[in-house]
Amino acid sequence: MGYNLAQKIIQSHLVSGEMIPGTEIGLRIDQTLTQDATGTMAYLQLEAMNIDRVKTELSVAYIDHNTLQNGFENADDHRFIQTVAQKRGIRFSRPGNGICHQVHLERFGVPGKTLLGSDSHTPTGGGIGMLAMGAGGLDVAVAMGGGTYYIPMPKIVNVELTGKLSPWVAAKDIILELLRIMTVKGGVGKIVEYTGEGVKTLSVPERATITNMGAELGATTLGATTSIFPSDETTLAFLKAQDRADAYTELKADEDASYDEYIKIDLSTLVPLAAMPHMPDKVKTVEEIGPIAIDQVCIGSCTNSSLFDMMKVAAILKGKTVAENVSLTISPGSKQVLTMLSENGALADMIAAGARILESACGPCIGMGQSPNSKGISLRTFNRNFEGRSGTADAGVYLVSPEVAAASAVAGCLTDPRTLGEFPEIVLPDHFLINDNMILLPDAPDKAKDREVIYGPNIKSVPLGHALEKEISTKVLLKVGDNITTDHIMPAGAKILPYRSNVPYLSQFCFGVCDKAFPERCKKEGSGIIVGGANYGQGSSREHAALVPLYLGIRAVVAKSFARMHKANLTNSGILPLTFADENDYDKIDEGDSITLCGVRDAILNGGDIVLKDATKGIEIPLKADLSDRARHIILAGGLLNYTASK
Ligand code: MIC
Ligand code: SF4
Repeated sequence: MGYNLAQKIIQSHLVSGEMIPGTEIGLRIDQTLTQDATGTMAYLQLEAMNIDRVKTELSVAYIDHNTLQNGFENADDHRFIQTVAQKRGIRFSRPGNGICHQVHLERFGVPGKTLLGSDSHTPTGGGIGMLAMGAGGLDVAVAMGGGTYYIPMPKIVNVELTGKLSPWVAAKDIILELLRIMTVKGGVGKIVEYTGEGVKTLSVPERATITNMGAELGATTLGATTSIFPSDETTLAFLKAQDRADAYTELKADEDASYDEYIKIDLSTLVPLAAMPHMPDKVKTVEEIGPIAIDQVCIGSCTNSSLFDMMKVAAILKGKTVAENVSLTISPGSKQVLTMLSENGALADMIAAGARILESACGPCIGMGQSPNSKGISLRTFNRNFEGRSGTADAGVYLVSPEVAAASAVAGCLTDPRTLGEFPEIVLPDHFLINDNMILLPDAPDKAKDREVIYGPNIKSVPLGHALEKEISTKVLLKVGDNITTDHIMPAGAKILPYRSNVPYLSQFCFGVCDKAFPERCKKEGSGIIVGGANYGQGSSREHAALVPLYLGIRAVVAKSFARMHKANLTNSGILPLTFADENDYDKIDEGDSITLCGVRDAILNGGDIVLKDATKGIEIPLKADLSDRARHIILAGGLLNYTASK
């Protein structure tokens, strides 16, 4: 039996384990990326590990999230990351150079390599045939130091694409369709591998839109690990256009490869779609939703900011004016895209139509400005529309393609672009404009010794867990429902994001969307546990969603199920991720209950089950710790940093 593409890349990077779904495998990591919002923590941890020079083939530090700089904090973080990068052998992509995933695809992605990034949308690299995964900053720091990356071996889902997209239907609609289909709550993480004749009809940036937003499949399938396309002639053409033909290798599944699950999508049957508030998988057709009134349109983000996307938008806007009830912002994904738009005149068409051009960065996607008006309806080409993420608590965000976004911005209401008549012909250049002058190379090793790493006053140390005690007696300090995102646990946005390197300060905002009194309660009680529903911790890779609860004294999270990255972040920080043996027991336990996790150390050490005694209710609830051997030892030591230090 032959291998599929995901198995081939895993096999060639396998350090430990076997490719049996659900069992732990260790992977060698070739490339890493970080962005600034998770990067400060990752580099603080790298510095704590005393690693002289990174051991990967390539590591890049991007600045793209915190670019408002409405205080010294962001600029200090940028300087800190820049000095660590130069000293430790990491390339540094300066602010203004673009969004990490877009730039990495353009300038660094290599088919067949593994990429680990401290950002959940790292799977964008799957568009160019990489095995690209998101992880917490600490896991990325370990990989930079040459350490192995551990995950449960995913199931591989084959998505066979047939046919060809109709005019006005976009790559975004393919991934929205998949989000609509994959509603089953599966057990382990999955890799989505695309095959079929339809693949040939999609350019690399279109494939990257699909693999990028594949990260959201985690919302329904409990943790899609990544998504991947084959590397073929289209990949070669893209690499040639980027002056990187030498990075090309042809890669595809063997003829007789098999998969754990199969899905078929006929591209010719797709129509323009939208994900409705507040979940990326609440998908309906634009026609079904109808011409609802809108207040804002935002085009950009790592999902839809390629030159191709921008050219389509410019063609729709050309000669028109943005409707008077709409504010339209556009953030091209990289300096390369922005420069090319300015040279070919498309930027002038956007500006003339009234678009507000923002810098090449995450911007409104992570709530760094452009919050909608109260109860506002915002159409965004982004990948996430979680409640409150836009910065306006009662706003409704719809996720759409660039075509739908631009057509609606002109019409003033949600518009099916197929009503616009003939699709504009977009001719992409066969050579992109290459200028890497905003990517700093690291110091040579002999010079690096003298480079000082510069910290700022807002950069505080990383909280550390402590070794697991025999049993834990404490209180339930919060009970939440299903699908809690890391944006609920540790919100981002312009007011909070600048404090990503200051956990004590961040802690006052923990769970602010759900319960503003939570941080105070934690301080008063000193320690506690959180009870959660299904898919707890979905969304971003930010380990702050574990480090901040750790700082607040949270010892365990008991949930129906966890999202993959958050479970790893909890374990790495030394917080116990436990699940109910019987999900119905969720209803029996309440906030304020006094509880004891009986014999917990012994159970983690020997792999037994754990009993939660609820003294308030006078009941016992059996719990499970679904952890690999390695994860058990990390928990026993009180987190990955302690575990690594002890070895
Ligand atoms: C996001 O899209 O939520 C982010 C901001 O890029 C996060 C990372 C972070 O919180 O810094 C992600 O996706 O991992
Ligand atoms: Fe940035 Fe948004 Fe992409 Fe996250 S999803 S990396 S915030 S553009």
